Amino acid sequence: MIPGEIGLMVYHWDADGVASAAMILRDRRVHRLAVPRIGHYTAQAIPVGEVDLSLPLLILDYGLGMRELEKLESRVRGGVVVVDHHLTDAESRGNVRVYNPSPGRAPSTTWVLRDLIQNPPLLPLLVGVAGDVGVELRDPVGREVEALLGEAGWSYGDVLELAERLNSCAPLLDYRCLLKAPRRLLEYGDDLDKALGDEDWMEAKERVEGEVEKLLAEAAAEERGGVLVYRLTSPLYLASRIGRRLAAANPGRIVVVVFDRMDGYTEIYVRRIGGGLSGPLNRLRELGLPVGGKDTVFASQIPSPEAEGILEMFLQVLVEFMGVEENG
Ligand SMILES: [Mn+2]
Repeated sequence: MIPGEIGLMVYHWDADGVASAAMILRDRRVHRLAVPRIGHYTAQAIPVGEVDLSLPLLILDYGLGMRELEKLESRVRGGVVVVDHHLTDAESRGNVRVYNPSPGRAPSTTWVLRDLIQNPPLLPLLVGVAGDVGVELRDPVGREVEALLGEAGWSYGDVLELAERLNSCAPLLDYRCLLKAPRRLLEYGDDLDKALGDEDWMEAKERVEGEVEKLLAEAAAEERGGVLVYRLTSPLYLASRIGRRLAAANPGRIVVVVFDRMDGYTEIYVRRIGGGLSGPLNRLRELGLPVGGKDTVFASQIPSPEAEGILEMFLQVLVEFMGVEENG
């Protein structure tokens, strides 16, 4: 199970990651917290630094596959423990322990943690679910969540609001916010109103929304065989926020956001309301491209000088797929 003493706890930079870390902090001794380099999903993105590697490394909600975990395993004598709900090939082997009972199906990592710790704290548990699932909460999880909300006297909308605020630290590349958030969330206990009064989190969301509105107002699509392509650039890390909005504004269409980041990488983000992207996603994987995601959304981070060539491959696969869909 989860070790009682943890050398380094690494968590994903979103609300589910933060909330998962809060759940662990309640009754585990954690020497150090860290967030991977935002926007990157590799072993290398984890700042292992000067940690006491004789103690276990705990990785929460980060979606790493076996290959990346093995790179870490060789460096951490205390072992690597993973709790996740992403669709990955990670499994317990050697010095790696993986808790991910239904890869790609549990609503959040906090939901997986619920079965791994005693009396899980309710607010982080639900913040994790709201952060990852958003408004599209479905049964059977929906029914259970409704029951828990009823007991606490909370509305899902309020929990969602808190999750959206916690999801706003990462777009601002605000590592300080992310490193402080688990402890703070834990300190708010079951006082949702007090957590909603947190001014730093409130302000983070306002700043992100301001930038999102600005970018959306300027966004213009190029069309390529029925696929909508938007090119954007911002000092903030906003590809998924913008992609969600543009997909929602164009239901049924494949939306591609090409997002130039300030860290030398370009993110290609593909989303479609109603899904149906598994085909192109698998094809791009077969072509050996570094792409991850699911039926409704997938994305890839590419060094900017190589981005145009890879975008061209994405578009060819997507356009070809659209043609097949139309004729089939
Ligand atoms: Mn998650």
